[in-house]
Amino acid sequence: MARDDDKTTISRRQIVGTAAIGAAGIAGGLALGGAGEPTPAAAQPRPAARAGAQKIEVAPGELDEYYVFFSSGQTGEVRIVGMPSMRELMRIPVFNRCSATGWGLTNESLKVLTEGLTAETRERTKGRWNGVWQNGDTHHPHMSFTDGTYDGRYIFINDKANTRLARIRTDIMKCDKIIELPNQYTIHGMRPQKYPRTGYLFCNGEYEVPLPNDGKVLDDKSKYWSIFTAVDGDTMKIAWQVIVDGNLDNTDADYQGKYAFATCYNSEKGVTLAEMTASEQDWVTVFNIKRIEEAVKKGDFKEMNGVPVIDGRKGSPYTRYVPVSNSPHGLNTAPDGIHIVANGKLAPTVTVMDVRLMDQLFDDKIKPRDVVVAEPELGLGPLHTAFDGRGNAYTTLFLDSQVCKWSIDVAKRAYKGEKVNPIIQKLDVHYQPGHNHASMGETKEADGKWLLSLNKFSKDRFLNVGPLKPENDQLIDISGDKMELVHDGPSFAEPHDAVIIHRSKLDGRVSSVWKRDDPFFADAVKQAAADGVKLESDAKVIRDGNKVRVYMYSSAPAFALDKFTVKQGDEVTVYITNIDDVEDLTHGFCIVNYGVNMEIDPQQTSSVTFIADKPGVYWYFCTWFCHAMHMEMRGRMLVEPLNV
Ligand code: CUK
Ligand code: CUA
Repeated sequence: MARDDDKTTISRRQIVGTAAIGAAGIAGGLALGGAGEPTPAAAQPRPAARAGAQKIEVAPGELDEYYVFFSSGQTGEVRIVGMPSMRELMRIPVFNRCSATGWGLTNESLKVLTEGLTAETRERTKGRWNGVWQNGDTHHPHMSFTDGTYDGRYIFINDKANTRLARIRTDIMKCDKIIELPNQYTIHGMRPQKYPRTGYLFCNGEYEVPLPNDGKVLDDKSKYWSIFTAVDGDTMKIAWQVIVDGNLDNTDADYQGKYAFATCYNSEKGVTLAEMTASEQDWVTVFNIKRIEEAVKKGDFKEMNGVPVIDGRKGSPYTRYVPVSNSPHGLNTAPDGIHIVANGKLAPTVTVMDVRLMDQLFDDKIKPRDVVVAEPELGLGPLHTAFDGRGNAYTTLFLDSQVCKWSIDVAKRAYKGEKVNPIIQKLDVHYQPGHNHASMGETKEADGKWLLSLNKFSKDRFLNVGPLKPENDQLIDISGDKMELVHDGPSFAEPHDAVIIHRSKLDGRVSSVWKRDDPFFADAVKQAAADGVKLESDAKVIRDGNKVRVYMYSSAPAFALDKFTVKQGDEVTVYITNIDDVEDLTHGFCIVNYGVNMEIDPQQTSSVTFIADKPGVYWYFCTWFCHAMHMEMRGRMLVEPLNV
């Protein structure tokens, strides 16, 4: 039997792992592996001939070529997956609470979760849930851009549920800023400015509401409006907002830094399903960034809740409305920097616009529909389009459960009347795809190697786990002439979108050890200085009225304090500094029956505040298995009863 440890026989992995792999290699490899081993009955044979096939196996110890940043939908977090192995590498808590890391419990995370909320929300969440919403709904993760491609600085993610935008620092892979947008209800579509840099984050308010939304209007549709927001990605402050007609679904920006675009599926401003889909045509709203910036400068706006709000309704100089067929959804700018694709959803077509015609449109030299250069009919339920950088587009067909590969150029020729068919191939996916994304496909460096189809239904594709099924994220090799499905990947509720980023964009950027001057825990450093405590070497309990600050450091396998004493009713803050500076030596700090747990990475300071409301001895222990004596890494908190 051929085994990996049998030196005299070539293993299957050695064959499959060969760089110049051909059809014979894979077939031979499978045959070898199968020689003495039973093939699981359910195993589906890999297609014998894979033209231009890429290696998908990532052997133990090997690293993936791409980082994939996934949203997680109503889970509220961001996930990092390696591609092509599709192994989940990390989860980054953002709008959710996290039991492992203490996100939503630690003072450092609570600062991020609360400081960008509006005064009104802060008032509403006061005294409950640590002052933060308990849920979020992430849809669209994107990396910051410089000059039309990823620059490695940040990942941004929207929260559709509570109208927030978050930023993740890629050096520590933690969320460092969250802001809530006033005047707006939901952020659905969200995209970074691609050129000259990010710059702005464009945030679509999907749901129309009465403005002001004071409970006095329900059915008067003339009072309902949607809002488009530009956030400054460096300061995470709102730059400006635009009131529009209709609503705003998905958005994308050009490669010139001049325009942003948004699909509208509810030009009717309907409030029932029948009303929303009544009209045969909806539109794409085009925003003229330069004109809007000038309007802000010269004061052509209304201030609402401290934000300049520009009137971009029909007839305004700041927007144009390009009619497209009923209820478009996804909006995608091609890496050629020219074409913008609006996906039909209820129409079987996608509408291709040419960004070079937008200047003329805004100068009223041409009509809105004149910017359309192609409108191929692809199939039922086109939702999102990805690109390979070779002139091909890949559109998900939700109702057909397919990905359609088509040529932008041929579609343009067909639109001019030539008898040509732009469709190159349709591939079945399992089932009902929403977004898809190609490797580096939303940048000018689209490399045309991989495509992910994020399918909404998995049905029978995995072992049955109950009535709630996972999604199915399928990996497709697009390096050859034909798309080829190579991997099924379950994921939990529910990634709408993902970005596939070549690892070179993050090389040398991601830390393994925190810097002691990191702003993430600057408040703890400041408090320690005020208390005369050296975080890295002091273990001290400081009483300040009924506030108690417990400082300790940790070094595997011990906390610097093996016990401390507080009084019942004290407000206790525990600061722990992990002085280990070895890669991967994370500690945790959990207090039994006190609902407290947090992560403390190498050289990080973490802190948590709680009320010592129950007397007794409570063990605290390390939650990350850090050392052979990890189990012994524990200590006692004594809470003395009040009346003693
Ligand atoms: S959306 Cu979910 S499939 Cu929120 Cu980008 Cu289209
Ligand atoms: Cu420290 Cu386990």
